[in-house]
Amino acid sequence: MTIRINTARLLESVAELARIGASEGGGVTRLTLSDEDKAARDLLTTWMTEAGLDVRIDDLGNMTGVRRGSTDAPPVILASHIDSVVKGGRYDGALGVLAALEVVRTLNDNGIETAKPLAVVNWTNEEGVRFEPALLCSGAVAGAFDVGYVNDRVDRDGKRFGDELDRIGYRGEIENRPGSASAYLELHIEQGPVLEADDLPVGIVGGIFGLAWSEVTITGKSDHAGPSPMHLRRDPLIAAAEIIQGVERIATMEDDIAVATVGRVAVEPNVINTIPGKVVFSVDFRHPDESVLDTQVSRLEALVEHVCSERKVEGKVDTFWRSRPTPFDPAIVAAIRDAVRVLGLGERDLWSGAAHDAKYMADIVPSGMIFVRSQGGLSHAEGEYSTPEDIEAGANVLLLAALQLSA
Ligand code: HGY
Ligand code: MN
Ligand code: MN
Repeated sequence: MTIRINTARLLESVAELARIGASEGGGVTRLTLSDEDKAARDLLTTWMTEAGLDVRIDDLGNMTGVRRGSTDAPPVILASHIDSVVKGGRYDGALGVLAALEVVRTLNDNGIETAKPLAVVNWTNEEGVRFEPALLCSGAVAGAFDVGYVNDRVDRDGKRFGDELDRIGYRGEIENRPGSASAYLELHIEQGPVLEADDLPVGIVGGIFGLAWSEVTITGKSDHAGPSPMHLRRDPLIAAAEIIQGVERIATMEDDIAVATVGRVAVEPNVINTIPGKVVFSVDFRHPDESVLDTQVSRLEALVEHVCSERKVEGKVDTFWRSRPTPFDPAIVAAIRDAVRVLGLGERDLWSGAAHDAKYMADIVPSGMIFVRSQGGLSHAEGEYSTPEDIEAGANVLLLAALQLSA
């Protein structure tokens, strides 16, 4: 029997979820534990319940909808996230959760019972935009972060993760954590240019790049912008500008795979007629080779030390998150490849430059990912787009791989 997902229903769910936190440029801003995230979680709870799933919330707000199987073997998890970046796209994360739900809806339509249970999971705080670092709650489930560290993370308005989780009413029980599973599958948009360059709808993901997130703090002397002679200044923003130029060089001098990004910069007091006193900025390094990341962080530290001593300002580098390069499980990758072949789709193997919750799940469960082509490779931007045909192809790969792994 040929079983396929209901594409129109999946696209309608994507469109409906995208209305929550919709931004004027056609994207979404749905930061974790915000009112928008709560509304999205409430909608997902309704949809999961309507699909006959047993909905469980764990102590970090991770949501799991369990579909019973004919055995009580550990489930096959189909997961992703519904939180977004600021002015992000409607597919990043959400497509993976809704494709997982569509798999369940399709199995229900066809009266199919799998041997192993299925579990649809929405991870709290995949993006790490409001509460750094990213992958915070899949990381906690995999043992990378302890629950105290997670609850004490603070956003830029000084709000605590734990307080916000309580505020939206999504703190459940630790025993509801998704964890022991027989397999983990995550469908996600590629967010890069590879599938478009090869004109292919889906990708078979071999693993995820490693990354390092650092916060650099430069402290100088705040003073009046007028009467302060240039040679007497200790300006942290000029020092930061020189360092940020150097961050780009640290990536480009390495090879054509290394990437480095300064995404956020905070200047104090940030007014036109005062020489800044303090500057704080982020540095995001990514690479498939852990030793390259080590080198890049060391080069950043040396650069900060050199520029700060030259300019008589104080510099501090806090590398607060490292995620190791993570290969996926060959058996899971093979199940995804089988599905791609059955569907007659071209095979393209690639690694992910973006981080995903599958990284931490791969540390504890055989895991794999399916990519759906991103138009223009664009993501973390309102113009993020994947075509209905590519979404259908990806969701059918998820369906067939899930059937194979839960047999
Ligand atoms: O940073 C990342 O790669 C992911 O989008 N959180
Ligand atoms: Mn994502
Ligand atoms: Mn993202």
